Amino acid sequence: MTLSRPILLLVLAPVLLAACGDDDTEVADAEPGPTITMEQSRYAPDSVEVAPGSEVTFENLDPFAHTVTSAEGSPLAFDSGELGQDETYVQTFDEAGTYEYFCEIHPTMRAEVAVG
Ligand SMILES: [Cu+2]
Repeated sequence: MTLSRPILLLVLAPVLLAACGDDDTEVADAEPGPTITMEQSRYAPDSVEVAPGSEVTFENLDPFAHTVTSAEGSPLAFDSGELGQDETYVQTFDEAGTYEYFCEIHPTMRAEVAVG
């Protein structure tokens, strides 16, 4: 028996929709993690431990810009760009390791996220 084209689409539609649903589930699986603030030119706390797959939020509370930029040797390169006051940046850390980061504008601001 041969399927006409419209029927074939009807047969495949649930499969395609299910595939999309799986993608949504993966996004929802990211674990909400801690929030690290930037205040008085410091990351606080300057060291956190999170489980793999955690979403870490960085929030700038200073009335001037900071960045969250991966340091050399970080297992993952990331860069928030300039964050103004009250702006946030979210980074997901999937792999175990130590992720050092700093502020490109104030390079003495340094901190780390330990994933394990
Ligand atoms: Cu800064």
